[in-house]
Amino acid sequence: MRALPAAKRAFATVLTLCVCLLSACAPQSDVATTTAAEDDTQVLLGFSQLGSESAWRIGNTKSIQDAAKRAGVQLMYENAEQKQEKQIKAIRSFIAYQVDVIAFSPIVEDGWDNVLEEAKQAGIPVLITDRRINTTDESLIVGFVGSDFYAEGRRAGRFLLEKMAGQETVTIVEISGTVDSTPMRARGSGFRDELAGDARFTIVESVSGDFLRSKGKECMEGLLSRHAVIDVLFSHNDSMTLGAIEAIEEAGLAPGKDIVIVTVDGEQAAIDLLKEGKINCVVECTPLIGDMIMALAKRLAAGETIPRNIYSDERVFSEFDTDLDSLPPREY
Ligand code: GYE
Repeated sequence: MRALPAAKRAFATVLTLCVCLLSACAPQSDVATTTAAEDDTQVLLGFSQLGSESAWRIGNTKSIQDAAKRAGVQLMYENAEQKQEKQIKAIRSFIAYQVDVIAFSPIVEDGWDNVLEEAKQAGIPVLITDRRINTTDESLIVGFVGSDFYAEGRRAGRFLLEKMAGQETVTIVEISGTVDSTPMRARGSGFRDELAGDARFTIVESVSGDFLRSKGKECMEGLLSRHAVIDVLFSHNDSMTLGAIEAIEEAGLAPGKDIVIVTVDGEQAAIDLLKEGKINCVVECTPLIGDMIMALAKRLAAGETIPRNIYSDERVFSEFDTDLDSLPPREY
């Protein structure tokens, strides 16, 4: 791995302290470096998190911070609180700090070319994690680590093909994630492609709940007021599903029975509701990719080439499973 000048390390620490002082309104944990012993050979990783909108995201942040400590990677962590401009600013600050590697989870797919060109000019490799970017210049990033969202959408559809086997028509409503984000686009298209061959299924409305619990509830209230018949809710994440379930219960309906619910992520609260029969299927999407990110950061800092795409192993949890009671506790 490339040795880092002590002066650069000290400069980075001072700058980080300044950022901490300037962001007095942000939670303490939003801007931090690891406390691991610093030395000149330590890899310096700038990571821009997109926000803290869900239990998934909070689990992802924890996984990255814990893994950095374990791996002895010095982490400069910034939280963009759902704003692309803040992510771009964070990436620019990492370039100014001359970090060894930049990693970030892009809130939406478009609009990254300029800042990534700056990173390329500075000779800093950029790894994208969790979500993807849309670019015509693939050389702007060195690789991706995260989930296969298209496969997740297909798995959600596959569950419904089995669950709704006996039903003549199936009316579906969809609460999607953040508009123009990779999980929103790919989960939506995987789901549609899986059901495309079966004319019984109709998605009567799709609305965005921005991956937020509060918006999931609002979206479901609106959907219930506009549609007399809803057989299925496909929700792009568990946080929105938890909000939607509140709305369904407040409307006097039984989630999981009157409306079949398919959700994505696999946070503990959703697995608990699956066991209670209020959710029918949870498509797993794991946020626990911190160790993989640190291993890749070390390889990149050492000048190695990494695979273009690394996907997490994921499964489906559903009411058809017999192992739900023996599942180990989820870490998010
Ligand atoms: O499903 C959702 C989060 O990008 C995979 O973002 C992630 C998604 C996840 O807010 O809960």
